[in-house]
Amino acid sequence: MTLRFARVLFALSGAAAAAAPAGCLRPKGGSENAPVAVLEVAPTELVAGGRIIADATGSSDADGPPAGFCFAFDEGGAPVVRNLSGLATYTYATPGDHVVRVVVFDDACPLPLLAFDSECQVTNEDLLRRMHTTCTRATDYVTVTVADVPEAGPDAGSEDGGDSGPALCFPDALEPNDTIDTATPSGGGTVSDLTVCDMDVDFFAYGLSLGDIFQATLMTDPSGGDIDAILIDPEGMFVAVASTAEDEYTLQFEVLTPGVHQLEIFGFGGQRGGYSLTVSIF
Ligand SMILES: [Ca+2]
Ligand SMILES: [Ca+2]
Ligand SMILES: [Ca+2]
Repeated sequence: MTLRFARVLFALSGAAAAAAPAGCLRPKGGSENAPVAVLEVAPTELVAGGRIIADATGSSDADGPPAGFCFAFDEGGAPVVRNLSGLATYTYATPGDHVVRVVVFDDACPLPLLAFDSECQVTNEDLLRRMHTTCTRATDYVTVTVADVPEAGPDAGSEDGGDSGPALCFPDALEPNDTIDTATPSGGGTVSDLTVCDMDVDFFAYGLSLGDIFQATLMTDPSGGDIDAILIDPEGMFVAVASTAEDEYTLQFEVLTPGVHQLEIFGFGGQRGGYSLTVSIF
């Protein structure tokens, strides 16, 4: 039985979440209010090779948008993810409990100047002192449990919870498109008869211009598993996530960084199923 986290469908229109209140005076070199960190992770129970989405977009700073986010995944050698979007994904290889951690940086933090260790701790605090800058931070954690991959058997994927997708799943005609380097180039339109089998991921690449509205609608096979989508901008930042158990959903995003964007499609918690993809660019 797969435990499901409350998941949401949303798209960001960039890092800016809230403007500073009018008339808010900020002390020199600092910021009045500390940020508040809110981390949601889905799924929190998965098998090795499965992927999580870490979503810290519910974090806030009363003075303005946080300066940025740092995610750590508590698996040996896993690099931290540092970004402005507050979204990250990670694929776990090692069974066991892992603590997903996000550090949210105050709007006044000079984020580009900071260095981090593998747990998102700042390693050059002395720089902040020399700059006479206060840089408050807030942290939130979620523990995920990664299980061993179950033994393959005749019932694998079709029983025991019933939501992992059909027992039979065949690679689609666009394979292999499992990495950004092998992404299927696309200008939009509808592609049907696609599948995500087991740990498959599908990448689609779109050349987008500043101000374009990118809209992707996924229609998934109702008898199949739960298929999710992430949009990645030219700088590798996760800028929008469609993570929902609905059979049909739309992800929409206004382009802030022109260049090639990647749409990544994958099965939630390693689920599998069929889908069709319709992309419009306005
Ligand atoms: Ca602040
Ligand atoms: Ca596929
Ligand atoms: Ca693929």
